Amino acid sequence: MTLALVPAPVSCSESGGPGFRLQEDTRIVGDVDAAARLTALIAARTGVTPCGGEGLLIDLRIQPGGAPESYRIVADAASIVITGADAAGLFYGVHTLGQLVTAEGGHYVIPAVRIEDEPRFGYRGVMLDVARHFLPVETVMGYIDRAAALKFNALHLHLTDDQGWRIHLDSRPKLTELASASAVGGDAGGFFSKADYRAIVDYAASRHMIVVPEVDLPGHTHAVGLAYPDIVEAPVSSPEVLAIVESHGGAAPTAGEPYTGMAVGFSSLRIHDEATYDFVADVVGELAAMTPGPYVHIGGDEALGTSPEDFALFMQRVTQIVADIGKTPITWHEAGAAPGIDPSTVGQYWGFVVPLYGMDENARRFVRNDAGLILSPADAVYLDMKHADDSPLGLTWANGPTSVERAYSWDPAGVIEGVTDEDILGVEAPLWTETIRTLADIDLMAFPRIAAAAEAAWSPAEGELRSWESFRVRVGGLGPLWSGLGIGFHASDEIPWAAR
Ligand code: TNX
Repeated sequence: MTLALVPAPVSCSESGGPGFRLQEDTRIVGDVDAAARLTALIAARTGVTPCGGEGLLIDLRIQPGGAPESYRIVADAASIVITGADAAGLFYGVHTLGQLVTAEGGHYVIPAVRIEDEPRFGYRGVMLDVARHFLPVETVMGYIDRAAALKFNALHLHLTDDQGWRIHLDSRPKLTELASASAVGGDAGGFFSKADYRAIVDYAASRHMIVVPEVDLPGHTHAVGLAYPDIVEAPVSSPEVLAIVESHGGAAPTAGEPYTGMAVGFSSLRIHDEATYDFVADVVGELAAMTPGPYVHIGGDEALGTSPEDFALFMQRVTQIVADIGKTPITWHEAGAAPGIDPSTVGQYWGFVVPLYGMDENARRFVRNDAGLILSPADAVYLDMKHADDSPLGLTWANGPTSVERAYSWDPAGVIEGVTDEDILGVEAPLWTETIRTLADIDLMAFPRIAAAAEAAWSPAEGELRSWESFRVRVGGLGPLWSGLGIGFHASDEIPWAAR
């Protein structure tokens, strides 16, 4: 039998003996946080809440010594022991155990197995765009739970874009006063208070995820102009940019008025004005101060109205600002073209699995800098691409529609020539929200393709389980767990979904 484990573990052997039968008197002992989480997971999957008593034991332990985030599960008919090398490892072991629960006759069992597991990459991210459509704190928390269960450990929040600014900052209060109310399509905007942001950071931390805040600069800044018009250029009107704006329809961007369309590339901060760098220092400084994780993302994508020289100057100064306050800058791969960026800068590659137009050359720059790369190939792991031509939500620009098979069938070390595992910090699956408004929309777009991204980020490159044929069956086996957790996944016909 193929066990429904995603991402695939490093090793898994079934003893063939009888499994462990879950019952109300099952006793979950050991680490208190992990026990509470496992109890809730079993209840969601089976409808039975293990209450303790005289029954068989599930023992949850932390035993330092192994690789960070690693764990081991040993299960047979008499007991289950999960041992994590750290709290994160135990957390991941608990979620793997949740995936092992199988309906057998009138019962639920955990098969007799021995699993050893640890991640391939240390950075395993998901991104939520809360700028095109604002998403409230509860929705973000719901997505944290979904992603953490698939062993993602970073939540990248795209907090600002042309359509709205979504984070309150005391140093620049007009950003949320004057630039947060709008969104794509004229929908309502919104923003996170500092308390909201801290609540998200804490919730993520309790699920072993860091938050990576992004303020997208120097393009994607039309909304900044609603609050601080003196540091933003007039909307760019080059033929290239006008063509993009027209192809998206709707009204052209107008200085001082909210932009509610979906075009990109028409806005820029003023590059040769010191007030711009005062602004960046305020924004990045305040955001860094409330972010315990090591990274601050400063965008750098699609700055189509900024000359290459100006772009280079800007990225050099701004990566320096981030490094000077003790954080590691992350930028989209375009900034690899800027020769003077701070050498600690991490690049995020959003080109295709087979790179076009020198995108790979820009990405390789970060490897030469010794900082590393995050891979987010848009035609594989952009979760906002349509599943099929008739998908009600989503976009298609990245070779879309994107099937589950395409989301799965790539290897992080196979995208950019000369870039190996040692150069790769990890993998991230972004979800842009031009067409997405709710957690139900997110579920429909992200699942099941988010599971393919999780496997690219966590699982070993090779192995018996590392094939599309194996993956589709394993993912299919997760349908009942996802339904139990209230995840409204896209029931793709590429996947043989299990009934219960
Ligand atoms: C590209 S690729 C963007 C976003 C859009 C997204 C939609 C990249 C770094 N930027 O501005 O929201 O496509 O799929």
